[in-house]
Amino acid sequence: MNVLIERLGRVVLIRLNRPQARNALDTALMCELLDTLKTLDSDPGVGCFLVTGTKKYFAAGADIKEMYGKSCLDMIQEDYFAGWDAFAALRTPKVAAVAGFAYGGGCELAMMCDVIVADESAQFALPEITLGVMPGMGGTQRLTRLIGRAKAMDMILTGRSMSAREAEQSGLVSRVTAAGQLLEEALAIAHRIGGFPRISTLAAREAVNRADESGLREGLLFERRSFHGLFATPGQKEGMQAFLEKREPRFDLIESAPK
Ligand code: CO8
Repeated sequence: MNVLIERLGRVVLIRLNRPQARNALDTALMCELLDTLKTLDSDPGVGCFLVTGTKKYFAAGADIKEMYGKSCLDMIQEDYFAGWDAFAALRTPKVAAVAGFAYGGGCELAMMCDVIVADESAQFALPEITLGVMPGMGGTQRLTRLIGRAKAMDMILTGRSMSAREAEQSGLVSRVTAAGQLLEEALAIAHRIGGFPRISTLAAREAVNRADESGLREGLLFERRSFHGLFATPGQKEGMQAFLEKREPRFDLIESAPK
């Protein structure tokens, strides 16, 4: 098993599990992960995915041993690692909990998630240049959007690593947790996201993603229409009614209600 999957209520905890290769991402791992998550992505009982590695490494990048012997033709014919686009496109909100190395494809995988929570030990890098190549799983695009051109160029052209603190200050990471607290805090975030009406979190992340993918005018219209659309959902009725009645909303009753 290259990934260990566990259901914790409305949260799906995904542990990358190739310790012998520092959780390097190979084709088998990618396919195993996608096979499971594609089904769970449309499960109304699932509210959030949480991806993590071990205490010392999140993932050391794409598997260099798998890639090394391939030709350009092999890479193009296989459309090597195109499957990760399908991971990024999963609609369920994704949290990455990163401790230790998140290098190359590991850093790019974390950036495909909506929230990155980092342990103090986390180290982020896109060191592909040191292998004579360049980032290929979205790094040049996502890192630049997240931290800006100046720092992205620095990291991508020198291959240097960035500490959890610098990553937080730069906008790559959402929160840094104290030693030993990573999984607990990341799970609390995932459970909180998963506890809201699923349709609302899906709509919210789609609208935020529009900020990267469209101009302001189109993004604002998309956001407004999505907001309008949520008025057809029981979550909006319950959430607003609970506010007016000065009580906590019972989204749990709505989410498990028979359709
Ligand atoms: N791929 C394959 N095997 C790896 C990888 C990797 N990325 N990283 C580590 N391993 C293996 C090592 O080869 C070693 O195996 P063995 O026991 O058989 O010799 C084992 O894991 C342990 O490695 P180390 O002894 O190096 O472990 P350390 O804890 O000392 O160091 C590091 C950990 C710092 C993470 C170090 O292993 C390292 O620098 N790894 C490579 C990091 C790297 O360069 N990553 C970028 C890879 S390229 C990439 O990610 C491209 C993504 C885009 C692809 C898109 C295609 C379209």
